Amino acid sequence: MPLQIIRNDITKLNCDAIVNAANATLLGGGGVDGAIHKAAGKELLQECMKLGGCKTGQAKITGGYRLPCRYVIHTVGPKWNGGQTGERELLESCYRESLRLALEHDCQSVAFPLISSGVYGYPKDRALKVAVDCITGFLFEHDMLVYLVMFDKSSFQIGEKLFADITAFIDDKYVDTHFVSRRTQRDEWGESTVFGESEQATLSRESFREGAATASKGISFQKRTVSRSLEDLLKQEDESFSQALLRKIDEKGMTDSECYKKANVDRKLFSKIRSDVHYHPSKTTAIAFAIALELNLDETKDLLLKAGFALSHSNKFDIIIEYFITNGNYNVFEINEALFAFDQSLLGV
Ligand code: AR6
Repeated sequence: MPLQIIRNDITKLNCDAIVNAANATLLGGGGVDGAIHKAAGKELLQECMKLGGCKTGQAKITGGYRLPCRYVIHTVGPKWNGGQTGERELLESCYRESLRLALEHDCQSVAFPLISSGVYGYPKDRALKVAVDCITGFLFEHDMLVYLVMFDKSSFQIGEKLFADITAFIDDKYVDTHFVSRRTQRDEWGESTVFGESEQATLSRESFREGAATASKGISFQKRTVSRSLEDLLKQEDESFSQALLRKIDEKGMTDSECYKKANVDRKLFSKIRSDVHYHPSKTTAIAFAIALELNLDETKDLLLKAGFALSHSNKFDIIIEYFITNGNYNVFEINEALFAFDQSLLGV
């Protein structure tokens, strides 16, 4: 995945360069700046002292010293001042300039903190959007592995309305499915079912909202609506995932690179899939392609089936994917934000 959003301490990352959210003096400070200087040792400060500071929106590069990375790219984010004083443009410039320096120094992997979103007060959701937009724009043109490092979970918060909508969606799908599935199971297996009464009692909306773990134990007997002709299905019966993917890319009039970039899938992985007709992708990779191709729900299920997977209502991950597909939102990064907010694995990670 060319852009990976991860939760970690940036000073621990073993990549070519890490980016520091510095101030104009470049002489250290609090937050991530303080952590980087502390971990790198005083030689970093000595090199920084020779740089003559840095303007907001600009970036300068130094060695990594005792950090596991080769370089530290220091950039100065804007202070949030209500959003009407060019903050967004300056923040975009931080990402652009840092990535330019990384490229110039042949970095293959670089990690960013969420610049300006701490001491400088840039609202975290907006800072995240700027970061994702800038990095993905860059990755359309260049090959690099970019990590966006979240330190605390609050950095990765989707809007309240979206959160509420998804919660309601999960709630409905879960409850309906589990109610039906357990009844079906009791009918099939008689009263001596694997689910005892005490377990049934936990099937409240609240418990579904709470527990991905409980959810993954559920069994879905959801029947698919068949909306395509039998003839079409039979024609495609023997097609592998790889063949189906390439066919869909052609049908959508996309180029291969448009597709894998939009899916946020690494070029090398795509080449493997393309050259191995029997390649078995992970479920998250298969879904990432379905999202990139903007497949509807039935088409997504078909593509997943080729890789041996299904979408069901028995886990939150699948329901969140379904939510985005049925709402026509095919932005893999927004989907990942939502998955993160609900403590689910991210697409392709
Ligand atoms: N790894 C990853 N992210 C981190 C880490 C870490 N070790 N520590 C903090 N963050 P901030 P700014 C996150 O305040 O807003 C300094 O004093 C943190 O949760 O470090 O650009 C400088 O000298 C937040 O989301 O940077 C400047 O004076 C993000 O990094 C000023 O702060 C950025 O928070 C710059 O403020």
